[in-house]
Amino acid sequence: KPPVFLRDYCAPAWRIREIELEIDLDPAATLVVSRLAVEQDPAQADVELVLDAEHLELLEVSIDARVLGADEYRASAQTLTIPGLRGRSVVGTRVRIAPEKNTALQGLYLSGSRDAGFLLTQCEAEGFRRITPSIDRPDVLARYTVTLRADRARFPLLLANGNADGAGELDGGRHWARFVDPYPKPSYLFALVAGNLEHIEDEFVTAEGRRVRLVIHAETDAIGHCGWAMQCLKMAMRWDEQRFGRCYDLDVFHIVATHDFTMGAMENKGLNIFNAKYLLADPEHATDDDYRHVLAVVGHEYFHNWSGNRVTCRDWFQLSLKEGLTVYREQEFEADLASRTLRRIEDVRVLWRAQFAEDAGPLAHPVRPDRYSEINNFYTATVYEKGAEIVRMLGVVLGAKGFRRGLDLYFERHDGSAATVEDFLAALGDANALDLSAWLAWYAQSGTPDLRASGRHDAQRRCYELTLTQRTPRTSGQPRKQALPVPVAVALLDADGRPLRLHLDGEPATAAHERVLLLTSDSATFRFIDVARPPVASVLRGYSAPVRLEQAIDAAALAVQARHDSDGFNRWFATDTLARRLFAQALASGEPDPALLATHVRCLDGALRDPAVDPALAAEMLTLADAGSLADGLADIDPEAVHQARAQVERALAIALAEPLLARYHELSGSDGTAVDLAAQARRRLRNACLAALCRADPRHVDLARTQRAQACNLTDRLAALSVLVNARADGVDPMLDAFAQRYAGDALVLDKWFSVQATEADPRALARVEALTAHAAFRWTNPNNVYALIGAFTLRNPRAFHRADGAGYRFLAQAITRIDSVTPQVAARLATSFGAWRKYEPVRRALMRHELEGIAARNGLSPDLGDIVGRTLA
Ligand code: HT7
Ligand code: ZN
Repeated sequence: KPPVFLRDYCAPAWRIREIELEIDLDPAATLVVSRLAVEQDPAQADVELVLDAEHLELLEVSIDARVLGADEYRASAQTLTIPGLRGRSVVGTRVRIAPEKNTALQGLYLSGSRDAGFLLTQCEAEGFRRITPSIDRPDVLARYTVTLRADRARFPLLLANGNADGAGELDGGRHWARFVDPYPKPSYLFALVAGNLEHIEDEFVTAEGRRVRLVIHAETDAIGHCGWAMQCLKMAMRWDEQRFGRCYDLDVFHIVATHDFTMGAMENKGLNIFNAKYLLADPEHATDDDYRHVLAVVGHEYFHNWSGNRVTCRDWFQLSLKEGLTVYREQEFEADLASRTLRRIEDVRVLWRAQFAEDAGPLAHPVRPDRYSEINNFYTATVYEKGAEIVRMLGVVLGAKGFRRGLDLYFERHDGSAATVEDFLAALGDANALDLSAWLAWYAQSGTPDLRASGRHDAQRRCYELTLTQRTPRTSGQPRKQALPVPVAVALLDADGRPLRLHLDGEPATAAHERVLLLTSDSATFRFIDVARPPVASVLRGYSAPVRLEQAIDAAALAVQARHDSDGFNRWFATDTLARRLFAQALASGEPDPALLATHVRCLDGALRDPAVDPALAAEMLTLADAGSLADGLADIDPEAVHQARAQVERALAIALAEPLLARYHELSGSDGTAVDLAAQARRRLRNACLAALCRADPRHVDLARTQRAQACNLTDRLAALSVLVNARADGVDPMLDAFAQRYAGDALVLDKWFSVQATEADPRALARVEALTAHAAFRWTNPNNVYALIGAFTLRNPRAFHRADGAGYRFLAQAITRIDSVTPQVAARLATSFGAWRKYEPVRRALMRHELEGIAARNGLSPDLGDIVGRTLA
């Protein structure tokens, strides 16, 4: 596909005011009749009407009810052009599509079997053009009236966006239902569902007094697991009213669960469609992580109703306008409802692992890319997670009230229309009488800034000077970088960790203990006065900017932070920094420095024994960064050496902490059963972190895992024990794996976890197991969840086995990618990003990865999705 450039954006020459669809549903042959009320921009009177149309069998075209002859329009594989049209008209089309043949999972497709499955749509980003010819771009917003017809026995449930507007019977056992969506929307938010699904239902009364019917639909075996999602939905609706003043705006809100979905979920107006993985949860079939993910994703999709649907994106370059903002809103939702510190730690881990890696490799791109060939490949960690970080920084700089004022103005100004990043910054700025245009650089510049913080205390002058310096390394396609506005939240702690009052030189004294310093140039020094003794600088509190922080700080000061910092995130950050230093020593010299090790052990020991420390935070402190994140910034990576150094640090810590780990493990045992409240989850998290550490320290502790596996009454504990046993290659682990598979036979989501546990065994022999599992009855190459659970987990979460020195892991992945590409190109393209960092590896592995990439690139019939990723990776 030729690239599209942001600089070439033109407002649409034609708009669509109304779309009427009549769809006769059938898995083998669905008939779609559409009437588009089109209107030409008088300023572009010479531009032909070109409709997007792909994978459609075109049967008829009409203008104002007159059927056109074949010479009155032009159809290509991608478009339908109607020359000579001027002003306003109603363009009619009749097309046929075959949902059951649609394995790409874009457009209208079949979930499940031909006889019992159901029909559904996925239109973001460009799937609507696979259903009917239209102007399939986000800045063309239309009102939709949709009539669905289908066999009543086979498809008793018919759904489309908006409010129901009539239903009835038809001849031959068929029935119909009509839906009207009063809100103009872009085509990517169109959705329909037809099938035989069960539902649960509830009601929500909005702050504006609207009674909203809430309905969750799922297959019979899953409907009993939808209760948590319903609770989450109601919490999300209330939270968005209270925190951001946003109310729901239709009489009904539907959610539908499917097992066949390429991503997490989709925010179609009033008819969200969810990957079952992010909707279903009950104690026997879901882990604590699943519960949290359901909360986050239900919240995320619901919040899109304003940030995405009511105000949408002008073009796909602005994708982060809705995704970055909505991820931020989702993060804040969980932070307010659960633990702010924990959510922040998890988000930062993801940012470091996925986004920093992306930003440092050949697929680096700005949060607002300036070009794309295949938009599906830009649903990335950069657009989502780094985009959310930009919004967060703006929140830090404007303060809670200022940010809310700005967001209110943004929604008010752009309601019902398609906006840009500039519009967003202008609204936030105007509401606060500020010029925020400098922040555009964060959207335009790729790469992760390095931030150096160094302090100097002057005892005589009783002052402390903090110097902040930023530099963004060059990235592919962007050799020169500019200084960015970087908000750095700072506190100064005394030797016991108590925060000092901050008094910046030249400013009036205040009672504040924390300050946000805004670095706007390459370097700046901030002088705090009335500082009697050398303080411990707690920098970048709450991780106030997405930068690589390099601090001139010694281990003793980090230990003060780890023990006492009033910012929970920085307590964890200090332990993470200590652990990374130990890892660096182990990698460079074969073993960590004993003094540093002792310091870190004291910190962790304190966290383990202190009942005031949230057990979940203690668990996070015990959990070393993964190998990929530890290797961040290294050149010529040898994954085996990274694995050994990491394992050495883990083992040394576990041996030194064996006594408190064991005591805490027993103290936390057996008390929580099937409870899923946050406190119970936190205790399980720490207990399972203790278990994993103990088994690393001494193989005799594997018996604890055996007992836990046998006695567990929830999936979290059962899986954690199984994972430890698999990693320890414990005697009898294969029958245990078989027993697990039997217990959960038929439960696709749990079996996906079973695949992942085996795929992530940190041993080169895991590859053989993964290869064998592709032949398992529960594994289908056509199912994205299966593919990600087995192959994705192997390549992303098992670096030791994936990067086997003989290249077998790479060969396996390349074969899997080519096989999947012919079925679900989006999934193949996503898997191929596992080769993204190939240039960072030592020469042998680098050559092996390159060889596989070139092999894929040379194949005929590559999808545009895969071709784009492989092409950019090799460039
Ligand atoms: N906005 C949704 C994106 C999405 C998607 C994109 C491409 C292909 C398939 C897709 N399914 C969902 C998800 C979200 O961020 O809320
Ligand atoms: Zn989203």
